[in-house]
Amino acid sequence: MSGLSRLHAEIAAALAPHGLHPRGFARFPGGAGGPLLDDGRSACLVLLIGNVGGSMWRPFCDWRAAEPGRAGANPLDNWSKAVIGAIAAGIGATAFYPSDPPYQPFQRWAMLAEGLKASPLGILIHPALGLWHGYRGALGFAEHVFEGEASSGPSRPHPCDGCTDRPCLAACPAGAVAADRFDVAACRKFLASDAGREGCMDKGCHARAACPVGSGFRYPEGQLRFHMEALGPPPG
Ligand code: B12
Repeated sequence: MSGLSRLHAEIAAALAPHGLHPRGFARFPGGAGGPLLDDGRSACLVLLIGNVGGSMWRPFCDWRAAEPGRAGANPLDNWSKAVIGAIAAGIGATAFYPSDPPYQPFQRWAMLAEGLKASPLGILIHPALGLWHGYRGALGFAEHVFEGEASSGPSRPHPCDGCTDRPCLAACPAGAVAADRFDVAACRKFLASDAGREGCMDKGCHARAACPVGSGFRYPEGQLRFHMEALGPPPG
């Protein structure tokens, strides 16, 4: 087993109890285009970490219930930092988080790492998982750690290529999604209405749910509600 495979297996084992998974390496030869590591060098390798369907929901809920003091106003971000930060510290990697400004280009990294492309909703679609996956963090490494072991990410079929009906674009009751834009204000306005509260807010985004790809990985109800509450207007 190469050093990189060994490290991958070690990280996968550390993430597994938390319902998180390694989601592929984005490579930046010579550090070109890679994010800055804690030591000021550019990363040559970034390992994306994320959830596969509802895999993280139960471990996250358990942590939130056990550690209300640490969960805070952004519990999912804080949980991600607790889990991934500890792994990064243990292996000397630099941790990156999708929620931290200035935003790191997680979707661009995921395109490199997993060969994914954007759905008309802007969310990256996976051939097996559909729209039911996300990124909770990434680990950056310097070149010398794995020199010579890099190979390019996989090339995958893009599920939207053969989809002519595009049910995702037709399903939004607020008319907030189109192939070239997401009207956040229209989405939030609808979410604040009675129809929005009973529909999308309670049951999850209709546009996301309309996609038939990966429907077996659909998030559990609690997780759907959690993400909608994060997207919706502030309470009160
Ligand atoms: C700001 C933000 C938002 C904002 C604005 C999003 C927007 N559409 O403008 C708000 C709060 C509205 C939002 C909402 C949601 N978001 Co958001 N969001 C982000 C965040 C934090 C930063 C995005 C950014 O500016 N990146 C900076 C640029 C430089 O990065 P980039 O990778 O190069 O940019 C790519 C994308 O931005 C993409 N892109 C952006 N807009 C659009 C629109 C279209 C039509 C297309 C095709 C591509 C596209 O183009 C770039 C590709 O090179 C990212 C996390 C992150 N750090 O990336 C999550 C992220 C993109 N969001 C994500 C998700 C899941 C959502 C929601 C579905 C969540 C929900 N509550 O249901 C909704 C709906 C999104 C939608 N339909 O657009 C996921 C996407 C995962 C995936 N499978 O791709 C991310 C990666 C977070 C995560 N933890 O996984 N989001």
